[in-house]
Amino acid sequence: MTATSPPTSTRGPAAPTGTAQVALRPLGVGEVRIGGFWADRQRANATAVPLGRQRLEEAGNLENLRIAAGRASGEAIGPIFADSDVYKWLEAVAWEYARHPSDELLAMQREITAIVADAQEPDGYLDSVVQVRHGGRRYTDLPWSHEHYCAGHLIQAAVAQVRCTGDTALLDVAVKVADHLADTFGEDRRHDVDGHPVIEMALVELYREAGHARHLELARYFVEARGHGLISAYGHDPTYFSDRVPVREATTVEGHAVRAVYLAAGAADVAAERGDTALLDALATQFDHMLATKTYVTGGLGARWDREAFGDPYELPTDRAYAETCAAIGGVQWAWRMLLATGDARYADAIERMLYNGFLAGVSLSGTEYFYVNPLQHRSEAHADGDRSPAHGRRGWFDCACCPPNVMRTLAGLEGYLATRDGDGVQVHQYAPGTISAGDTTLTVETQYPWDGLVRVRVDAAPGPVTLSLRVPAWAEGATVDGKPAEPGYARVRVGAGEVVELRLPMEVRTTTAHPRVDAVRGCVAIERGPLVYAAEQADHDTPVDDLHIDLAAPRSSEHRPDLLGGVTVVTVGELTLVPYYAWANRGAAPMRVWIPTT
Ligand code: FUB
Ligand code: ZN
Repeated sequence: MTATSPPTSTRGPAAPTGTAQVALRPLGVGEVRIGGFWADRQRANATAVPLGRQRLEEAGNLENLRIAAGRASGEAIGPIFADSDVYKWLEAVAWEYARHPSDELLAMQREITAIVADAQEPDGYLDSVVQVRHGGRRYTDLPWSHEHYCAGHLIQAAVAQVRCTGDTALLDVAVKVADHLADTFGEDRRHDVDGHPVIEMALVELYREAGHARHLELARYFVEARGHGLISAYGHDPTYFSDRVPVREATTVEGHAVRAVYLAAGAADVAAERGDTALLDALATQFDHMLATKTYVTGGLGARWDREAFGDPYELPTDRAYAETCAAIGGVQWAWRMLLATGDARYADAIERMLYNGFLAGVSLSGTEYFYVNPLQHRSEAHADGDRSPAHGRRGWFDCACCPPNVMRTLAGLEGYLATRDGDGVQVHQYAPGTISAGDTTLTVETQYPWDGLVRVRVDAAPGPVTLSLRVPAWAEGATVDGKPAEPGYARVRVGAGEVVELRLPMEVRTTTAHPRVDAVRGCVAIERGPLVYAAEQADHDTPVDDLHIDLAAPRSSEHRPDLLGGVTVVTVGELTLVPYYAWANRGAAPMRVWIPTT
């Protein structure tokens, strides 16, 4: 394929097979075209993608692969999972190509793919750092070696690549990698799991793309093998690695947050493809518990800096929140798979919260700088005590650079998470202006969401009456559809070609209090408007933000300010001026707080 026209039905990041047990079917990224808020963020991201290549060059990730490929000589540098950053970036290139085909993207993709292919061993093994730094001694330290993790990201990139560009070069590499893993690990083979999940999701998606049942079986095996303390065999604490409790017996998430949510997302894929309702039910319980007790109001996941882990229930400090950007991304991936499987709007609600807040704060308005850690309070005189400290402000890259290319691939492929279809019609889960094509049904969406709550959907074409399902977020009390009250969940309307449906979501400023057990914010409120969580930032206040209070009886108002922070609606409560949390630290990493003590 050369860069001519955009693909029209590119399948998205999770595309269940025809026999999968799912309530909803995702639309392809080529079937959803958006403008507005998210398109602005995607445009900024598009400028970051070529920069990403430069960063991978500077940080040595690409050189490691060249050395493994015999194209260069030297020592491997960077973290053991350095290859994974290259693969996440390659995945971003693919989704970006689907949005805006360009010869430049295609050339970059092919050049780097060729290096990766050359680095692969004849039997399919591929991990440049192990090949170069560890003399090719494979799988000697699976809790830390990230060999399956790197393979997983490679596979995800390969699937995206074939879906978006039609190129099969990386897919050929990925199938060989997966075959090698299936020859090595499993029920009758070596009984072991990698310390960092992601291979589960990846193998299921490869099965969906290439159709080899053994890859689905290996994903099932990795999901089931976890939780039996295999990792403690290496002298490690299994909790950190989500290896203490079997996935189908767990009632919550624990340990390292990114590991936990990637594992759950992969388990949801396995459950969908195998029609395993018991596994899906267990995941639903875990998701609910995570949302109720271990999720920040921003959708951020993982309270502890210590081991980048989930805390205990209600352990949600604001200033020392970890809330890694990758964890919000994994949370979205898990929620999306649960949404496909169940059709339950609460997963789409969670995606909305995570995307607009916990995830989006991870990237600057310019699209090129990133937070690794996303606190809900930043104190004055905060001391930057490490590479990833928010006190530095957002940064272009990190020694451990998992987040930047993860943001790139998520923003580039965002259209894949917005709408679905079923036998009866189309479901719109997230609102953005643009067009949605689901087979014979095409829709045009007009909205200025998230600034305004009016969403107008026009049915441009439909084969007959179809059901249009519009999500009414749980926060949208008083919502209406065509003037009639609409309850949270999905408002379902039978429509035909030419009809227009109007959803109105109230955009009043809301005051949110936390569960009383969240000691960290007792006596405080957070301010929300629509899907956005707001924050007080020093640039808008003379009083130190650390000392601010909020008067709940004070008048509230909101005003759209096109000139501020790329165009935001500012909320005023008495003397306080609040800006969307995602936009903080774009005027310097000055003090900020989401939870504000009441007077
Ligand atoms: O281990 C790979 C990545 O590095 C994890 O997903 C992040 O949390 C960071 O530790
Ligand atoms: Zn990360």
